[in-house]
Amino acid sequence: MKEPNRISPREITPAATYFNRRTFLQTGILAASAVATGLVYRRLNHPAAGKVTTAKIEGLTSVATNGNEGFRVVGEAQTSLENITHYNNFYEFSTDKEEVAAKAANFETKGWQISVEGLVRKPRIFSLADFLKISPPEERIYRMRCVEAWSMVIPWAGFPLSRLLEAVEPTSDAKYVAFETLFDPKRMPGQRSGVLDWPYVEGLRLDEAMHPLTLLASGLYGRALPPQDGAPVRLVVPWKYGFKGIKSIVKIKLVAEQPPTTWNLAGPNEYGFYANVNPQVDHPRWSQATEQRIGESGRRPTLMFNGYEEQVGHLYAGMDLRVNF
Ligand SMILES: Nc1nc2c(c(=O)[nH]1)N[C@H]1C(S)=C(S)[C@@H](COP(=O)(O)O)O[C@H]1N2
Ligand SMILES: [Mo]
Repeated sequence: MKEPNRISPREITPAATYFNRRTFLQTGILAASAVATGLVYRRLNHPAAGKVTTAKIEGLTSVATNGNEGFRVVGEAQTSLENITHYNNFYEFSTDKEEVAAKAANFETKGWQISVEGLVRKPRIFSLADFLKISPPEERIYRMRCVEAWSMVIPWAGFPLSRLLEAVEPTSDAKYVAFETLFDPKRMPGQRSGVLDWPYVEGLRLDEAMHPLTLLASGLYGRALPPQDGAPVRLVVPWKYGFKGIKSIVKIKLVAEQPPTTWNLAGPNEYGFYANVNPQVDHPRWSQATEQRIGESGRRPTLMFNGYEEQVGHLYAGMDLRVNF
């Protein structure tokens, strides 16, 4: 996703280019020249990022054994850990999806705190250890769809955001939830540029935030989130385009009015507040009818609400989804 006015529009190409280049490299076609060898080395070894070595998550319960069938992606392969951790959108570190892992590698999250505030009876500052007391982490395998028409299947570790919101007791005036990413240009070099307005902000309607599919995730593939995927805690809303999944959250505020969101501010005609995955409503500059599953060739049809229509369709009954895109 590139901001419309300040970066040249070439949205769809990156996913296809990435996939083709990697196929190319893996089959060794490029490996003949010295220049190409250097490229192969860099691309396949990710020297600055290395392997994912974050801590294993203890006590992770699997939804498959919970009988929570709605949370399983049946018949679709999980995206490789390599692809999930080296094809990222995280403008605080880089606008180049393949550069984020290296740029974020040394991001320090020790002592992280998340303030939950606003229209609640019990505002509170939480540590990650406090989250463990609210809910044990669960594994949820979700289909994820980026607004740029690529997708992944990711085994998240997290817990329903509803449990955190219940703990702070929203008042009856609370209608929306606003989220904020850390603002610290020393630790997030991308924030020294004006590519987006910082800090990155996102929002959900309260009923969307309370839906059991909506997660606060702190891990993937059974390990703590690597920095590039939003360490130490991020939002996951699988029926919405990826940009709703705000990373490295420091503030969650219950509010009465619909809050501003970063991509809507950057391009109001292109990125709406709702951002529900919808193959029938195209982005002004490209079709949303199909998607490229990262790691696979060809394209597959995009599903209404990303395949979660049965679980979330009722939230939007009677709304015109072309107006509320
Ligand atoms: N703070 C912050 N959160 C963010 C972004 C970002 O640039 N900054 N990019 C969003 C977009 S567009 C997508 S598709 C997902 C990508 O998450 P992933 O890299 O873990 O796949 O993160 C979202 N969350
Ligand atoms: Mo995205």
